[in-house]
Amino acid sequence: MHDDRAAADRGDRTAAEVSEAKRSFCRICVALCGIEAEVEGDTVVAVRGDDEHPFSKGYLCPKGRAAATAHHAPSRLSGARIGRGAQRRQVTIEEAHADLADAMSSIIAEYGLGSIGVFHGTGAFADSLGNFAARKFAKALGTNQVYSTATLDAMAKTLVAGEMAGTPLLMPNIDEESGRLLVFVGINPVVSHGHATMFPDPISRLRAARGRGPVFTLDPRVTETARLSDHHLALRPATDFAVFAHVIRELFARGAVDEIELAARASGADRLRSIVERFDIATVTAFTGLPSEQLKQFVDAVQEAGRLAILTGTGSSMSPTANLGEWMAWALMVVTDSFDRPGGMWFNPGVFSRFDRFETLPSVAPDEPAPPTRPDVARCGGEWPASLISDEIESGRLRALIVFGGNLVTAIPDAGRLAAALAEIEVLVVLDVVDNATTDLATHVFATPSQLERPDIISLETTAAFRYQHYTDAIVPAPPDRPEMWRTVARIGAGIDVEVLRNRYGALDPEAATSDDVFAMLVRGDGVARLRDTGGLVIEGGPAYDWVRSRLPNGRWNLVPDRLADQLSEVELEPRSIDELVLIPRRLVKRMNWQVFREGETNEALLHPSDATRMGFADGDLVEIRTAIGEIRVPVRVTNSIVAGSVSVVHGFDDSNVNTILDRTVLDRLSGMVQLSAVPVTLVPVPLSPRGS
Ligand SMILES: Nc1nc2c(c(=O)[nH]1)N[C@H]1C(S)=C(S)[C@@H](COP(=O)(O)OP(=O)(O)OC[C@H]3O[C@@H](n4cnc5c(=O)[nH]c(N)nc54)[C@H](O)[C@@H]3O)O[C@H]1N2
Ligand SMILES: Nc1nc2c(c(=O)[nH]1)N[C@H]1C(S)=C(S)[C@@H](COP(=O)(O)OP(=O)(O)OC[C@H]3O[C@@H](n4cnc5c(=O)[nH]c(N)nc54)[C@H](O)[C@@H]3O)O[C@H]1N2
Ligand code: SF4
Ligand SMILES: [Mo]
Repeated sequence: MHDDRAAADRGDRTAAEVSEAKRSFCRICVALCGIEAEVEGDTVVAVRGDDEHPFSKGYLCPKGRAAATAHHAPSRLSGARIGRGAQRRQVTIEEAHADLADAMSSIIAEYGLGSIGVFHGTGAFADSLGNFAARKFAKALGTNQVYSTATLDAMAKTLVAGEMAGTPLLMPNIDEESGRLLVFVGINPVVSHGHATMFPDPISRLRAARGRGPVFTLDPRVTETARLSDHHLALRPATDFAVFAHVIRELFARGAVDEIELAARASGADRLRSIVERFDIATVTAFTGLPSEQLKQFVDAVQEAGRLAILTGTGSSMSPTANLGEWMAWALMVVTDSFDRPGGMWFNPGVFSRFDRFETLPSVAPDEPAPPTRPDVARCGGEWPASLISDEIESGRLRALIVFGGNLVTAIPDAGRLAAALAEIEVLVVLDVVDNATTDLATHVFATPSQLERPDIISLETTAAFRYQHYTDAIVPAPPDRPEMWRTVARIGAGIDVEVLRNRYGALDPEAATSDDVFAMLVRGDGVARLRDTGGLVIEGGPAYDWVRSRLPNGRWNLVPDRLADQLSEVELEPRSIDELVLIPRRLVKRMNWQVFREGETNEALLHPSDATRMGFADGDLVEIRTAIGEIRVPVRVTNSIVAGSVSVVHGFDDSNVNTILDRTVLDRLSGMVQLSAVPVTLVPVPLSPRGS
């Protein structure tokens, strides 16, 4: 084998035909499925599922199976590019850094480091070292202009964890050993493989969950996950919180809550009880559109199971009632003593982080400073709303933006306005693997290695659904014109005298450092060496229970945070009018947001037959979906699989970019999240264009 590899290095034809299987894990989405890559020389011939991976067990989705093709795509970026429009040219990496250093230095001289911003996109989250460097870079700048996809898909969760547990870092996981009742809310793991926590091998794990007890799915659409569940509650969008509030009300009313025990583990039980009083069956039935028998069946199931697990996803977190949905789900789990207990949900303390060895958990980032363009919106999780990037650019405060693996133009609402602002900002740097609508507007583009060209560990280990760590070598070496992302970030810093790779033990030279040096900074001590010694994978154990409560402020969950109670008191439980139509999101199997891993999927607006008939649409008709901001054209699919009054559209398409019609200003004042679900729209027919035009 060793000889073959040496021969392969020399490029011998015979040696190039010798293939080698290398174990790794897929870093396209949060599931991190185990893979076996078949490699010939520097070519990845195929990527298969790793049958021996303890959690994905050989499973691979169509995106993972296309990973080799994506890696070798002719559209892959290399080297560096500078300039816009006619000035655009490929230059050496050194030239690009020198040009960028000049441009940024003059901005900093005039406006300070605070005029530089960063956007952390989905594409770079799994680059453990690149992401580490990007976060350190933002910290070292000391800028307030920090943005990420979290204010598009997840900050409601961070907020509620902070409010109820005093720490933003808790992400509940289902108990796959002794869990009984499992509830999916606005999440479709069969397609998405998880939102805040991973969900690899979804179909087998769903079957296993049904073997332990009933599985409920709450979704306005009959999703792939709903089809595999025991019960589907097809509720109206943005009404989730009312279902959980109702269950809490009924459990109290039935005497099914041990109130003495509850008072010991949580504060605010009496207040919660009175808050949920208005969620009676008649009100909730009318509000959610769910039949009363279904609601009763759900309450019965919760009471019978005693403990339960609720997994929420983007459907609920992108809606205008995201905070309330998350809060009521957590409150129900606290009331039923499900958190931190076998049979309920557990929290991952991490393999390296080991939060279970801390005396107290990391506290919440301050709400201040609020974004100057929207002083009514709090800073949450140390970030400003991504939705405000265009406003901050227009105000002249944000003058240079560095994007780490994101396509802002398809990800963020009011895309037209954002694209115009990005075309004008003095410096727009993008670190990516391919060109997209955002690199098109950039002043500086740097190619980064793809997932298969870099060593990694699990970046966000405490959001993993299992207690494990995984190290992988690069499957194939990155060519010199795709330097490590961490190195590019460190060089950008060095160009403006900002030391990125520094901690209290010292600093690394961006040119001389190796990935191992950066690993040693990320995971102090010999953590990564230990991982390597065990073949890359370390399993710390099964679910970790009974470690969170003693670390909560005063040892208790806060059942009724004031700010959330205020938001709830403002919500009216009025059913929507029958003619009102709202837009909701969904995801497709072969895409990852904007990125297409296999061709063949198109955008379609799913519409209930009753809405289609009322509006005079037939299946396949091209319609215009309109808001006050703009319109997009999408063919309708008339289907019983969606509730009346909702239209489901996919984001991330360049030609029917739903973010060109969504309003960037509808922000949650606590989380900074913009509303991407349950958005009122109108549908109008598109006149057939004359033949030949
Ligand atoms: N209306 C509406 N808008 C939405 C959503 C919605 O449901 N509805 N969903 C939202 C959600 S959940 C999210 S997370 C955002 C997603 O928004 P983005 O974070 O912009 O995600 P992608 O479109 O997947 O773009 C990721 C980019 O990373 C690049 N990339 C891939 N691999 C790598 C790598 O290894 N290194 C680097 N440096 N780059 C890489 C890809 O080429 C791509 O350009 O969109 C949000 N926008
Ligand atoms: N194949 C594939 N996988 C992906 C992605 C992808 O684009 N493609 N994107 C990745 C990213 S960035 C993320 S964040 C995750 C997201 O992962 P998920 O959160 O699972 O996202 P979706 O699959 O869109 O599922 C959201 C569901 O919410 C429903 N919904 C909409 N509004 C509401 C509501 O108000 N209440 C309730 N209860 N349901 C509602 C929708 O009908 C939809 O079925 O997926 C990741 N994985
Ligand atoms: S679900 Fe698909 S994209 Fe996500 S990690 Fe697994 S194989 Fe990769
Ligand atoms: Mo996301």
